[in-house]
Amino acid sequence: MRYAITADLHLSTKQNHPERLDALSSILSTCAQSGIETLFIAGDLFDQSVSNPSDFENTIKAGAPKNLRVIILRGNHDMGLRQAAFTLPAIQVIEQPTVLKLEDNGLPIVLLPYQTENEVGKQLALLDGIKPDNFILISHGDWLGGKQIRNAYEQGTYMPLRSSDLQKFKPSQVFLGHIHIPFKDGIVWYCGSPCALDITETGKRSFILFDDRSGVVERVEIPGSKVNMIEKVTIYPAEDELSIFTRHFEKTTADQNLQGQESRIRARMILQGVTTNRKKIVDDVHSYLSSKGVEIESIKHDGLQIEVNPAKRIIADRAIDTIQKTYYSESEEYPEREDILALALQIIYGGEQGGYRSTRSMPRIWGRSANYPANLAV
Ligand SMILES: [Mn+2]
Repeated sequence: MRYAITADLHLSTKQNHPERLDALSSILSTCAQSGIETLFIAGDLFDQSVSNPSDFENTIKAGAPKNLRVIILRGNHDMGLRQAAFTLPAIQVIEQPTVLKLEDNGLPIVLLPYQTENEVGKQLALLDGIKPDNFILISHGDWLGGKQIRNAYEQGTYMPLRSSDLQKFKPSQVFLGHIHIPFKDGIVWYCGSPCALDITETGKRSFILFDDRSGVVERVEIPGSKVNMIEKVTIYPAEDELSIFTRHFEKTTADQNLQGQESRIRARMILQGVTTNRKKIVDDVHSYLSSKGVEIESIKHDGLQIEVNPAKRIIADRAIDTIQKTYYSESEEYPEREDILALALQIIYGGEQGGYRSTRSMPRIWGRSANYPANLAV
């Protein structure tokens, strides 16, 4: 059976955050089109337990296919959620650890709602009748295995799942809510927030479709949704400095399959390196992005120096040319090319700013490394 899994919608009210309900509507219409009969929400459906659930119920009423079951696990933001909050029979709140079978010959699904001061492994140990390699786990908490990422919205450690738990209990597949960045580490999948809560939740938003017979996990993009982008661009002195920016921007949009859809982008651009004219490049970048229909959150340029010695341009041109032709960094262990360019410019032109500071802290998502500000990496 195929079912849908999402998490971390953080709904409040339609008035405050209509876009979060729009993301839910989008998931519901995909469920309708794909004949999906079960939607799991792996925690943090609401930003606060006490949120008025009527906007949520109205969205379900308006958009859900008739036979859709919506199964909600509590997250750390909506721990107080009770079945009694809802009037629609299609909505089921999981208040305790539960083993569910959607059909007789389907894989058992272990549902572990968030609990304070508890761990996924401890809860699995208390459940009867789960066999290794023969169950799916859906929960809400921190994956403490290999790749670990955090986001600013969810500081601290919440109901951890450890690699040793996977070795001991051997779930076939794990789907978690809590971290808002969509990612996968082995069999562990984070759904990611289907609607970004703030600019730091970058990249396309998605939810998951899972087929328990074939084992195929599919990430489905929320169509047409806003895409936040944080990009560092290293400027260097040149006749046409804007083209340095536009080349970078075009490559970024191409990598994310956003060409021709620039109006979906909300951007924070971080200009670093060296320029001949600070005001001009910042104004030019602003005009260029506006002409593309990009919503500009900010253009930061604290790390952008002004060229004070034009004679150094000969050295800079050659260094940049060499780095661009020879430096490729696919591994997360090495600095990004933008940082190497900035470091080269710092060595050549001097100055405190625009130097190398590793921001390589996040795994690749959608086939490309995401640039996050260093202060988000814990
Ligand atoms: Mn959350």
